[in-house]
Amino acid sequence: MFAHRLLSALLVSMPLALPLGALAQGTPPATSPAKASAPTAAWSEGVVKAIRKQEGQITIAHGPLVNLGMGKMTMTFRLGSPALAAGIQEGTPVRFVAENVNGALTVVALQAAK
Ligand SMILES: [Cu+2]
Repeated sequence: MFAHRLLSALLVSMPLALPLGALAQGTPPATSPAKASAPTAAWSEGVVKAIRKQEGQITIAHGPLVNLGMGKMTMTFRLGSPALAAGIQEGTPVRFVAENVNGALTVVALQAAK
């Protein structure tokens, strides 16, 4: 009952509340609903081209890195930890998270793609 009255009130008052510009162009786009979960890390895909654990480096032919604004390319990252590369070899298709850590593009999560 309350909801019905509220809706009626909104329907009555809305055209008056909208600026003329909005009426001419239609209703503004609804904002997308907030995600329920915590922000997820930006996983990217690629293929490992080289791993140099001693230097803490990994070269990946990667697809777009949305969080870094980077297109597809082959490049060398810092390896956040040698343990990340366990079970990963040259030629392994991977999913990974790359972040800018103190100015160095760093792989902070890495797993073999299924
Ligand atoms: Cu890149």
